[in-house]
Amino acid sequence: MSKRAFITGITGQDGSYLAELLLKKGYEVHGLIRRASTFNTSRIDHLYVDPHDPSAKIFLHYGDLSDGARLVTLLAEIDPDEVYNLGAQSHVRVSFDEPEHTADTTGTGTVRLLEAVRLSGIETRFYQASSSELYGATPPPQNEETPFYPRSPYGAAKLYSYWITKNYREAYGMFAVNGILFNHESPRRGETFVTRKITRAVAAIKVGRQENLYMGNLDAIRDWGYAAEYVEGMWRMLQADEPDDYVLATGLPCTVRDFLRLSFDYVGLNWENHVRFDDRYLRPTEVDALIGDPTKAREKLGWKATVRPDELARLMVDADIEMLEHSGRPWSDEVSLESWREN
Ligand code: NAP
Ligand code: F7E
Repeated sequence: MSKRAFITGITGQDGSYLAELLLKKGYEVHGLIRRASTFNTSRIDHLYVDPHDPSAKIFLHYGDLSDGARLVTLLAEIDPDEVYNLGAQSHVRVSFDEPEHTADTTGTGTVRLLEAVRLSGIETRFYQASSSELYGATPPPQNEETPFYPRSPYGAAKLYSYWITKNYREAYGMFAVNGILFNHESPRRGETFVTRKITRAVAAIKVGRQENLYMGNLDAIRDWGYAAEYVEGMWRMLQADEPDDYVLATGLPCTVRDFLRLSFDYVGLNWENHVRFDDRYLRPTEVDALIGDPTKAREKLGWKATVRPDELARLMVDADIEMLEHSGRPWSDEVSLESWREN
């Protein structure tokens, strides 16, 4: 019998890589998707097999982290061995515009899912997608012992999720873990997160379809890794003998300005000729510096990030150039939507 996994957020960046990894490992994968008026499964379309096909190992179910009753029914039906809670309103800047919605999905959504595990009476292991945003204003380096000081409605919602996950572990003996992941990126990264915004713009400028790129705070320091490697760490946390919390990070600092330089240099352009400032990309409270210390994950899980920020920038620029040259999407529509999509 193959193991069964249930993933919330399967249509997101990490959900798509995790589904890929688990299918490769022989799992039957069940994913929660939100009903939308347009298709929202582009990141997992390549994995999808018609459920009527006897070889199908991936199954998608409509639902939402705001709908607790649905989560109970689904978990009782699927009876997964592992639950990965990756679903969230995950954009920090947007969380200042939609604090209540962010609290509901990114915070309360977690307790709904934990309650669904408890009420459905299933035996399962639970992964919570915690974040380096928990550290917020606490200076680096940050590890599992570092005090939290969130700086956004997103960070505050994730803080609740972190503690409620720990509480269900202690109160009900659940195998529930927090993966405290530092920023991780890829060609599948949402277009309004800073790395992808930069690499898409570099591609568009390089082929002459865009002139300028409008940005906010270039001084912020982040620890950027490659998402495909981080989902392996999530899985390893659920295979450990005991439930525990782990930081996943590269340990390498990089400013937004560094990432701009790395990406523009790669295609032979000078970033300073194209980048303009726009204060709408500033946040009311900023997280200045996140640099993780992943020693515990290395020692206890044998997990290590191998992709450095310069390699990450290059692979993302290459993918965006490739996408631009081969996609049938009308670029002009993308550009006109940009003004309100970007955050
Ligand atoms: P992402 O690309 O933004 O994906 C978020 C996923 O959550 C999408 O599948 C989205 O569905 C789903 N979702 C949003 N609201 C939902 C709701 N109310 N009910 C059910 N599903 C909902 O995020 P990611 O980068 O893959 O990150 C995965 C998780 O790790 C998130 O919880 C994020 O906060 C956390 N995290 C990310 C990073 C990072 O650097 N990437 C670092 C630390 C922690 P739609 O496709 O329908 O929108
Ligand atoms: O911003 C600065 C911005 O939006 C990174 C999420 O996955 O990682 C992510 O959160 C930095 C910030 O990611 C622009 O002010 C400058 O300092 O790519 P970001 P984030 O806020 O670090 C954590 C770990 C998560 O958990 C989150 O889910 O870049 N910045 N100019 C900009 N950021 C954006 N988005 N757009 C700009 O124009």
